[in-house]
Amino acid sequence: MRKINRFLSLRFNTKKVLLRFFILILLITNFDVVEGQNKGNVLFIIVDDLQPMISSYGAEFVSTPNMDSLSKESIQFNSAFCTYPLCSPSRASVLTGKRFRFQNHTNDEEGPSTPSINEVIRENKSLGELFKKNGYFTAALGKVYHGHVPEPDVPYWDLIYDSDSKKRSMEEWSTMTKENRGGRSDHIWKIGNKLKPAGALVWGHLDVKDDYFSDGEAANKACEIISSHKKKDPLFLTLGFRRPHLPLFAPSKYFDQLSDENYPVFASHDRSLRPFDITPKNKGLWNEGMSDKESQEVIKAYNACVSYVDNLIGKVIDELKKAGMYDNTTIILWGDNGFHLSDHGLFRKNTPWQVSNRVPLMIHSSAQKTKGEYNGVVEAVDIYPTLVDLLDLKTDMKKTEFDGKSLVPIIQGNLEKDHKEFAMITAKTRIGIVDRKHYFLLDSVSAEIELYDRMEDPSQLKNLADSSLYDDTKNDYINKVKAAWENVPWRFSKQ
Ligand SMILES: [Ca+2]
Repeated sequence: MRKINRFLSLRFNTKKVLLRFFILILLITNFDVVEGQNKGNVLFIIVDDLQPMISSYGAEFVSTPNMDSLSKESIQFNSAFCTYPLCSPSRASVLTGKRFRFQNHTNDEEGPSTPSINEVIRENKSLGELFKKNGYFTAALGKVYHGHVPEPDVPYWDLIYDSDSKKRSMEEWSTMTKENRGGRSDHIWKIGNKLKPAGALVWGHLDVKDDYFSDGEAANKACEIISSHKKKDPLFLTLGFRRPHLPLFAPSKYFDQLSDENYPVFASHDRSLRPFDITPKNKGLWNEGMSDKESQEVIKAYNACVSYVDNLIGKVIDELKKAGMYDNTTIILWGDNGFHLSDHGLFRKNTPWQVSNRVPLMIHSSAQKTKGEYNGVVEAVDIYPTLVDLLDLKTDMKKTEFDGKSLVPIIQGNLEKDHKEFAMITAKTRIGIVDRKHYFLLDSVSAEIELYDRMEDPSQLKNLADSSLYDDTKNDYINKVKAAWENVPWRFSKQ
């Protein structure tokens, strides 16, 4: 009997040990769902085509009191770079934590092609998936991806909200703004007609309330979620504003609050500097054919749209404060790419220069030991591992698998040390790197080189590569670029 009991007991203990072992294995290997851990909320604000046109970044002709206040309670990154200066690749990159990758080289003029967004999402874990599997309520409000949330990512969002008012209103805008509009005359004529509205270089203001546009509606939805939040599951709110992307339409009051005077045309007036060909239809046109006065009006309209978004950001942050959630919410403010406002005689983006690749980035976190600004280079792909690190999120990705590097040491007060040696940048056929001192580009087709001093020449009008004094520096950067960028089809080496 005793023997039997011992046997049963042994068997029982063995089962218990096995059970514990399996639980341990599950904990180590399977992070599919982790329920009910309130690690703090996240509000991730994405602003479309926002270059650092924010007072806290030194911009003079814009009113951004809410972003300025956020900056005072955040770490502001003064040298943050997107992975590619266009909506879709930049957002796909930040949402998966994976750097822009070249697939093949199909078109010399447009540069290397990239995988489709659905492929990217299938191959990687999006922020939506990461947070959903960590027990968060996940919401994608407004323009988060470029267009709709990609089909493979839809299951990971508890709420996807993007109103159709943008489309509904385009025809209304063109009839409502007969007096209060401007921009490229041929685009004005076509607005609401055949020209794709998102590409129209036009501005206009309407005497409407903030929530007439989809940006106002998305902000209202964010406030609604915050105010009705039951404190059980933490929130991962992504809130994407369409402005200041073209066309530059906003409620009239944001235009009225800005002065009409003194808007700079930012470019040097040395028109011998060639405009980069952004799209075939703009080829060779300085400021897309607009006069300085018309360009100034466009810059003012851009700034009015920034002020409109600033006001909406303030509204959502106020709602967090009212709900008592501000201190327990990590807030990230990020622009998906920069924007030319007549710099180099250009409007729009998708050029290789700093104004197109440098973006605003602020992070407000309860982990912050200090407030302040960080001047070393950081990249948009750093956001993903930062969130994993900051909120101790469970993931089966190893640290070495992230393309970016956690910014937590900076958030915790290490503002002096270099976060990384350089940021990687690219646009069309130009491949490059940027560090504290220089901005370097190598053309993958023509082998043309551009080297700019970031302190002395932030507008990037003097290419140091033209001087033999910099030959050693150039060679050093060529080697660094070739080592850093994998899979780039360097065409010139085969010529
Ligand atoms: Ca964009």
